[in-house]
Amino acid sequence: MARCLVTGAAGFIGRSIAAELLTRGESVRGIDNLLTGKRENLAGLEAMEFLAADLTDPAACARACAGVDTIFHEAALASVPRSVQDPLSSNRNCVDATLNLLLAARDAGVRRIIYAGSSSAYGDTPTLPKHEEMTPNPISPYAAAKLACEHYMRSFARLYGLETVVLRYFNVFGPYQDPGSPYSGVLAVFCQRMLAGEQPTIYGDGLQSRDFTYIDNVVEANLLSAAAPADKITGRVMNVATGTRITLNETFAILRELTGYRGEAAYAPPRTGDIHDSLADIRLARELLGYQPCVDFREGLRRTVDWYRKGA
Ligand code: UD2
Repeated sequence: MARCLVTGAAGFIGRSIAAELLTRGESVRGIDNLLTGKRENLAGLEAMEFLAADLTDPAACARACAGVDTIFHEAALASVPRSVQDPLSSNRNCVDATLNLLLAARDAGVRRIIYAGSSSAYGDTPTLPKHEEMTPNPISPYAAAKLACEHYMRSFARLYGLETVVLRYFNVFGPYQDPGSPYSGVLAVFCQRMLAGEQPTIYGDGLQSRDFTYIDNVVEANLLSAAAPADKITGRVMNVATGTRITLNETFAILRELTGYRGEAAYAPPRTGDIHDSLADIRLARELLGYQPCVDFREGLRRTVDWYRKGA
């Protein structure tokens, strides 16, 4: 019987968490509806029990939660622009899915759920860095859906005694992030295009900034959350990031060095629903979890470019 359940296990973040859990000798079950997750991401995870099923199906949630102690809930339909185009799908795959999972977890006696929140919850507030005490101000349907799930986490902690914790991820990147969709994260798209000698497009003037967070930091924060004493983390929301930010123009310049791409970037109008600047205050995760970013942006980008280069 699996002790850990990873949702979105065939996706970028889920498969990275599952891989580390297996390395540490945990028994792991993964679930993924393969809408954006990919079967090939399961390579190397053969020791994981895998369910190809959808969290919007309560019976699938019940099967997934049976016998489980801790859930790492990474499944979602990511992307701000996708949600602007199709808010109902975002809601179904984030909110409906999460509520089903929480109900199944409660009924199965799951002890702890660690939820993948999003920095988009903060919205375009001018205050930087963003800290957890700030009033959320979601702009896109994606941000609203991810935030709604945070509230469900807290509600289930208070009402049903589930140990829920929310990690608000800031622009995660690294190996296994899908570069091939119009909704892919910017660094995955840029790495792939620039390695192939194709021109990337910057939406806006490139002065927007992000606290890009390498995947290993996110995996580490999840494992720390799984191990933390319940009274420290239950019902809490914590930023998971690096506490530094970089503009897209600067990022493009570093990627030129790393990839050998010699052309310029194309510029296009800004995307609707985008926020301009994002930077995390990471003191709370440091205090409650002992979290410390273990891989900085440049090193993370170097490893990421290497990974895409090998794939290509
Ligand atoms: C949001 C969240 C992030 C995560 C993610 C999931 C914020 C600050 N971050 O990421 O934590 O939840 O959603 O999808 O809300 N861009 C280009 N060219 C491209 C692609 C993107 O210029 O080819 C720009 C885009 O307009 C934006 C920036 O790059 O200004 C980052 O875009 P993204 O889609 O990688 O991530 P973002 O910030 O929407």
